[in-house]
Amino acid sequence: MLEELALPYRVVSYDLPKGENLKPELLALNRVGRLPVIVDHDVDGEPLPVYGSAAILQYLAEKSGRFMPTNVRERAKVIEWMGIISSDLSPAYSGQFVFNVVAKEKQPWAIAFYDRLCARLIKVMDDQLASTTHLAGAQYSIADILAYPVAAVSMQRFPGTLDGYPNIARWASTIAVRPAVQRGLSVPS
Ligand SMILES: N[C@@H](CCC(=O)N[C@@H](CS)C(=O)NCC(=O)O)C(=O)O
Repeated sequence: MLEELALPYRVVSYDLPKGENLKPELLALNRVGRLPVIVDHDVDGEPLPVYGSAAILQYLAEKSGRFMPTNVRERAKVIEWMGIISSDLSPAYSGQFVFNVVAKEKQPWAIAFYDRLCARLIKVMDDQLASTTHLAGAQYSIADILAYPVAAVSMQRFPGTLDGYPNIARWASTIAVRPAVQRGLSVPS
């Protein structure tokens, strides 16, 4: 989003396995102690921290007037898809990652639970993209910006996951070529 808006920014990295995200300096910006957080220094003279992918995207869309439609119906669908990605799809993929990859003792029921949930939600997304160019409608919006990393990373964790979902593949290929997306994916390296 920062690249799409061509906003100047400085990246601060935190090593999660080392627990750096629980340092007082980060908790002062966001009591949840998770990433991402932005600090906007261009508000009213006081730094403004905003935590969470969806909140950051909505904040920047409102501030810039971009990537969020003004039409009531189109706007409602962007908000709805922001919710689906944040509250349904991303937690499902987090669960899949934790139980398939992170867990030392594998629990087949938990693996099956999250694999099934991911498969169910990926089908919902593919069905949606069968009838719309972008996730929430015709326009590229913050719903696409939120969803694309899940498609580019989490959905490709296991080979073949996207086989049989041509609409997600078509949608992802149009987003992957956006120069801002390519620049954004190379951050912070
Ligand atoms: N609701 C948040 C979730 C953020 C999240 O899961 N952050 C993870 C890294 S991707 C994190 O900071 N984990 C460290 C921890 O929980 O201690 C969002 O959508 O941005």
